[in-house]
Amino acid sequence: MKNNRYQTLGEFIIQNQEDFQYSTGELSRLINSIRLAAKTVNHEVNKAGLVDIIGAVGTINQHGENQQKLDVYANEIFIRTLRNRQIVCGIASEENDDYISVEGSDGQHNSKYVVLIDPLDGSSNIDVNVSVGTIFSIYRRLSPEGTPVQLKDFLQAGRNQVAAGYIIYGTSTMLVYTTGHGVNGFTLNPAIGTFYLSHPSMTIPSEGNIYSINEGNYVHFPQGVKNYIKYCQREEEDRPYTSRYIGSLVSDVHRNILKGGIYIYPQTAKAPNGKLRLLYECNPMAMIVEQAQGLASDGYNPILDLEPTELHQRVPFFCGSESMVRKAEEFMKN
Ligand code: AHM
Ligand code: MG
Repeated sequence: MKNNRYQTLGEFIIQNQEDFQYSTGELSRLINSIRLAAKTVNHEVNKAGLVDIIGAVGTINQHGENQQKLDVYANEIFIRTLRNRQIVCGIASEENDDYISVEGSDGQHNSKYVVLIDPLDGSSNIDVNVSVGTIFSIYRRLSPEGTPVQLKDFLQAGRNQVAAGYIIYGTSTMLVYTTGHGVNGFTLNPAIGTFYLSHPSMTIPSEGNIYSINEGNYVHFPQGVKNYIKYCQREEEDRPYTSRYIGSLVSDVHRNILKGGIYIYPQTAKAPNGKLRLLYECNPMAMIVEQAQGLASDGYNPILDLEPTELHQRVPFFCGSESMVRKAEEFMKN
């Protein structure tokens, strides 16, 4: 993978196009569309405090959660941008009950890729001016080209992802993505609306001293997680670790990739499969973290090896620095 600092994302995508196994330019155009949608959503997120756009819109999404206006907006923008460019044959979104089949202007379904997206993750942070993110995951379809997309095209193991990424709308806006050749991060220069390669070849330190978990749920955690938290807090060797939890998956994982750390959203007594969604949140973050030389697990097995059975499936999630995830897995197994 070629990368020069100060390169724009557009230049980078074109320059690295040949790295894709089946490159015809389609995946490049797809990532370009995500870049465009990200800039549009970023514009809206940035003025959330200025205009009357924050606050619940009043509808309840697939998971029984109150949708915020910006969730709805981001969902529409990403779907519309991908649909209008006719570069995907299907889209599944965390905000929609079912997947969308996309056909070209000729009425055919000739595109090769499906996209799964969490358009605005961490939405409870929107109206308090804390970072939120977008997460995306891209697969080649399994069903024959030219036919309408099927459920099985979306229910693929994370290992099959051809690309995955996130956008973090933070103190600055970044787009971080991988096509299976390492992870690169691009920072938006808002004055001219251009993403620049600011974080080439991102790797997560193999050791870290940050643990990120919602400890408010402590009493409901499995014993292995409780024991691991006590391990993190014990005064020994390089510990205690420090605790950092934003409650915005993209932000917590992004920080941990840069500094070293572990993010955990485990199963709880109330939520036996945890909270996070395998297809929209865990698989893409797992691909990025593995590509950055970290690990992602459900506490026992690599996330990317899990065979999904439903679109909105939830899964316990442990991800971050290799040695920290291995240690947490040890506690889970014992
Ligand atoms: P969302 O998709 O409804 O925004 O929920 C996902 C978010 C993650 O970003 C975050 O890590 C987690 O939920 C926080 O959950 P909790 O408030 O239970 O700690
Ligand atoms: Mg989410």
